[in-house]
Amino acid sequence: MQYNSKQTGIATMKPLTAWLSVALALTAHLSHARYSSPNFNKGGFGPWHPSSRGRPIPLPRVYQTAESTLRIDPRSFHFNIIENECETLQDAVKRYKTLIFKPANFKPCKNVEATCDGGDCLKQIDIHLQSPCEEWPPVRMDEKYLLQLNTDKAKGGATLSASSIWGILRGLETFSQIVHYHDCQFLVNTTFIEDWPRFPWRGLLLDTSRHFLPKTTIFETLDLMAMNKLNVFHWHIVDDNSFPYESARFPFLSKSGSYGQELVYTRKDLKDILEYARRRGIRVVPEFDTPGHTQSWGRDLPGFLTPCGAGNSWAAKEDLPEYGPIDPSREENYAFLWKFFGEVLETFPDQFLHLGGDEVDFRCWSMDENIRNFMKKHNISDYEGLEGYYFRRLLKLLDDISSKKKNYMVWQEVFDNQVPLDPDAVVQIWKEKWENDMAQVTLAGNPALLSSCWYLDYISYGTDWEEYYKCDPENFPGTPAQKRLVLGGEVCMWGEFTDSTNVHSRLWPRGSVAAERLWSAREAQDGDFLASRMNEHRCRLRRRGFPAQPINGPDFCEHLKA
Ligand code: CP6
Repeated sequence: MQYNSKQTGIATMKPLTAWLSVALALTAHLSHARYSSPNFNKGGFGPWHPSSRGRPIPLPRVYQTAESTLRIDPRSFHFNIIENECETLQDAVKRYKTLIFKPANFKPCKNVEATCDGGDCLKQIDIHLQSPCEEWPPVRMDEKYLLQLNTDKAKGGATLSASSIWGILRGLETFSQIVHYHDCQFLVNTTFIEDWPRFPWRGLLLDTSRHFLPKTTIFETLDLMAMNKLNVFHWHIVDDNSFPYESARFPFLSKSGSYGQELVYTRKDLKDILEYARRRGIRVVPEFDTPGHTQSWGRDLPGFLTPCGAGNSWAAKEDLPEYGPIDPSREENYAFLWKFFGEVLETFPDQFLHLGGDEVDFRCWSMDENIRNFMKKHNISDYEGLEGYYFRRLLKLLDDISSKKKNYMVWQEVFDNQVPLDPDAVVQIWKEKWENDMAQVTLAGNPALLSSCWYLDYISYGTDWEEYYKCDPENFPGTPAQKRLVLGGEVCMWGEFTDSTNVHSRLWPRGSVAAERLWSAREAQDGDFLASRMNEHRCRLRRRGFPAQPINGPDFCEHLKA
C-alpha cells in the first residue's frame, strides 16, 4: 500500500494564509514525489523559537512552521472531538492532556502565564476522525494524519484530522512533542503537518525469557514505543531460560518453566498488556520460538526435547546441554503443539504469529538414534531437511486449527534452510551482511523485515547510533517489486544483559533513531540534525519520567535537576 494524500481521503483543506499556501504547494508536490522534501536535511529548517524546542521525532513527512507562536493555557485548553467518538479516542485525549501539561516536567514558575491578551492563543483543537474506530490495529493500519495549528477559524483553525483512529493517535503524539515550555508559558508554533509512515511495520522485540520484565516495565515500553511511533510489539515471551507465559490449558509449563511463581504473565496480565497496546495503536505479535530455544518447555514434558547424548564423552567435550531441540520424530509432540498453539491463537488477536525457527542446534539431533532411524524411514538426508519436516508439520497443524487464516513469520534460517513457506509468510532478517538475504527473500516473493542493523542490546564505547540511521531496509540489490515486499523493520532487545533496571536506558533514545528511519522519508539523512533533535527528544523522554540515556556525549536537560 502506498500512502499519499489522494488515497487516504483526508478532508480538503480550508482557505489558508499566505505562508500556508506555500506549504500547500509543497504538499501537493510531495504527495506525488513522496521521497523528496527540501526540509529533511536542514538543521535550522524552521523559524524555531530561540529555545529551539518542540521538534518532533520521528520527523514528519511534510512539516511547515511559521514564526508566530501560539500560547496555550493548560487550564482551559481542550481537544474537541467532532465526530466518531470512541473509548480509545477519549482515553487518548485524556492521556495526552495529562502528558503535555504534566507540571513535574517543567521548572516551577510561580504562575504559568496564560492570559491570551495581546497574542494568539490556542484554545482547542478540533479532532476530525473520519471513520468509526477499529477495535484492533490491523497489519496495515492507516496512520496518516493532518495537523493544522492556526487559531483563525477562517484560515483553517486548529484541527487534527485522520481517516482512522490510528492516525489520530500518531497526530496527538506529534502535537505533544511540538508543544514546548519557555518563560513560564506553554507555546506552540503555527504549524502545518501532514504525516504518514514510510513502512507499515515498525517493531520492537522484547525478550522476557532471559530476564523477567514486570508488567509495569512492559507498559512503560509500550508508552515509549508510542512516543516514537513504533507500532508492533514483538513479544519474544519464552526461550531456553524461562517460560513466563501462563498457559490456560497447560499451566504446568510456567509452573516448572518460569523463574518463579511471581515471575509469570498470568492470563489477566496478558489481557492487560494486549489492551494497553491496543489503546496506543500497537499490535502485539507473540513469538513462541521452536524447535530450538525450547529448553524451558521441557521440564514437565517427557519426550518433548531431544536427549542430547547424556553421559557421552563427545557430548561432554562439546559442552552440549542435557536436552536439545524438540524431538521432531515423536507424533505425541505434534499433538501437544496442536493444543498449545490452538490456545495461543485464541489468546492473541493479531493477524500474525511468530514461529521462531532460529539457531536450531543440529548436533543433538545428530546424536539420537531414534531420530537417525526416523530420517532413514522418511528419506530425509540432512538436518535442514529434518527442520523442514518439522516446520511443514507445524504449519499444517496451525492451518488445521484456525478457521480464519492467520499469518506466520519466521527467522531467516527457516527460509535459508529451504523450508517451503506460504507466499505471505514474513521472513525476519537478523544476521549481518543482510543485503543479500533481503534480496533472496524478496526474490522468492516473501515479505521481509529487517533487524540486523538494530541489535540495541549490543553496546560499545561512544556513539553507535549513526550506523542505525544509515541503515536503510531498501538498500539492497533488487527490483521495485522486491522493494515493495519490505514491510519495515524491528529493533531487537535481547534480554541476556537487561532487566527492568536498564532496559529503558539501553533502548532509548537509541531506538528512536531506528524509529525515525522506519517512519520518516528515505531522504532524511542528516545525522547532525538528528543529533540535535535527539538531545531534545532524550530530555523530553526524561521529563516524561523515563531514564533515557545520553548518546551524544556531554549535555544537560533543561527543567530537570540532574
Ligand atoms: N535468542 C534467540 C538470541 C538470539 C537469537 N535468537 C541472538 C543471536 C545473536 C545475537 C543476539 C541475539 N539471543 N532466540 C537470534 C535471532 Cl548477536
